[in-house]
Amino acid sequence: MPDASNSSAPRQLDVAIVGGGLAGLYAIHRLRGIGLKVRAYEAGSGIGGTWFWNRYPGARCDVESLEYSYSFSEELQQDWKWPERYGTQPEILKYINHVADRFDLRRDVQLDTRIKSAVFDDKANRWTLKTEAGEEIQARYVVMAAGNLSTPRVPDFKGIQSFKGKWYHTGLWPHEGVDFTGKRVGVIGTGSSGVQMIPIIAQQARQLTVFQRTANFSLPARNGPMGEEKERRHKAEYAARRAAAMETPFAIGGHPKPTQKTLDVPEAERLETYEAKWAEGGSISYLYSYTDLLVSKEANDTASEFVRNKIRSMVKDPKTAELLAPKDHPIGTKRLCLDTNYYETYNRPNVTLVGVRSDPIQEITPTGVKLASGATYEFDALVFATGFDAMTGALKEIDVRTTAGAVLRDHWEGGPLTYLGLMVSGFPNMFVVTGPGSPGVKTQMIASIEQHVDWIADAIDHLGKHQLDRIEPTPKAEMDWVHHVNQVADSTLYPLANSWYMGANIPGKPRVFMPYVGGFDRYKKQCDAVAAKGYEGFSLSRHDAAAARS
Ligand code: NA7
Repeated sequence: MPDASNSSAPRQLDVAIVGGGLAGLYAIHRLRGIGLKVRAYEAGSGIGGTWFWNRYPGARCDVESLEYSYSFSEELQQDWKWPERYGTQPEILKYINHVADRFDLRRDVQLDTRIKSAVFDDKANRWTLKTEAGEEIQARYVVMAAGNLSTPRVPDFKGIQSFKGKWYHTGLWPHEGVDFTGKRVGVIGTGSSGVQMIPIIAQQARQLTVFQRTANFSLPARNGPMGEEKERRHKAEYAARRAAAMETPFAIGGHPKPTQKTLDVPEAERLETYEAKWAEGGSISYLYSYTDLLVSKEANDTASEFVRNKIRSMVKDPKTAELLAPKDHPIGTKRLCLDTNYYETYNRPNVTLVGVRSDPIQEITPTGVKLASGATYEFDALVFATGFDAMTGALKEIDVRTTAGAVLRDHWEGGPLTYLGLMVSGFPNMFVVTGPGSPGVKTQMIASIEQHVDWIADAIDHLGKHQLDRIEPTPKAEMDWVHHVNQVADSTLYPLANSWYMGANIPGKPRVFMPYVGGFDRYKKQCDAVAAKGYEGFSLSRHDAAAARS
């Protein structure tokens, strides 16, 4: 609801939170808990972030429900019943709404409110945020919880506005749903969203044509109803399981740590392992087969080739199978997809795969799609599963600056710079949740969200207790962290893929590896150590109004 203070003085807060998704909601709860006056601003007409917007058919989490949920309340995690191994979008959104009600979070969420600018007044030591509607909010601290995959991107195709049929983006899906029955449908993009959606659209559409630029690796999800015994056992050990997850690189428990190098294991045994993991379903388990799958190309080749052979055995038409078998990046270096009947879908007579790597989409015409070769395809509906301006898109959309002259878009011109992924030098009292330089997107996101927000709450509490009111990273700490993030990435196979981790999906975006891939466990220890050493690498100071005047 628009704020009544619109025409009067700006609302005064301790902490303004940008975003009402899983991160923003937990930030309200946690920061309120230390006595702060907080409010979250959410562009959507409902809470839930990613899970509010991404309503495409088949949208589902690729981390198991018992892991992909908040851990901060034992009662909550005991009470909530997940009906399936992997949560669907509607189920996760229901859960998020339950959490908001249960912890009385809604009263501090302002919906339908997009933050357009955030300016830090160096003298007053306060942030002023402005909404699209012109409302002003002032706060001592800002928490950017605006999401990593929240800026949907439709490629700049010529002629898109001329298309006479309906077109959709997976990340802006109509709330009333879309019925493709009897329609000729074109889907552009085969990342996680495309891979989840394609088997479902294929069942409705008269004809489905999929335009694939890069073949992606996908493993079977093996989704199914939640087993009662599995749920009972998990819940009996929930606290210990959550603690164990903190000691893993992906913040996901339940998978024994690999102990062997891939090529130290005889081939027959290796294939047996991959086969067992394929049968079990899920991506973490597969990537956790051996210690070196994400650092040795030779090792990775064995796991990649196993999946390519599975694709060849599932897809009847050998040409289609070869087109679907990824050969240009090692498995796991782009987001590994999980699917239900993805590859099998290409055996349906109403589904066609078109490779657009060698023959790119040239334009969208009034009736469909035209490729560079001149080939044309006619559609009643087009679906863009073309992803997001990942990790930096949401923050770059906000005009973030300071009266001392720092401008976030400029500071990040050559790629995002952060210290621990949590703060940016030159932008005091602004925290970022699971942004670039953090392991967030490479982990069970909710675990990273809780860890980041807890760290932020502790930092603000620490300042208050020491009569301090300003924190920002030193430029040196920021540079050292960025260097470390890059060094760690360079010691892995990740940079070999043209992924959104690298900004490679956006023409002109700097090619910098953005997530920290040293592991959640290592990252958390580093954050804890920094705090224990009195916030090493940050400068903490007191800049109250009296001090500023003098
Ligand atoms: P992704 O993973 O970024 O996938 C986008 C897809 O769209 C990918 O296959 C792209 O090919 C394709 N794409 C993008 N632009 C074009 C053009 N111009 N022509 C043809 N194809 C194009 O987004 P998703 O929504 O699937 O998933 C995002 C994340 O959400 C996912 O990683 C999970 O974490 C959840 P490319 O690979 O760039 O060649």
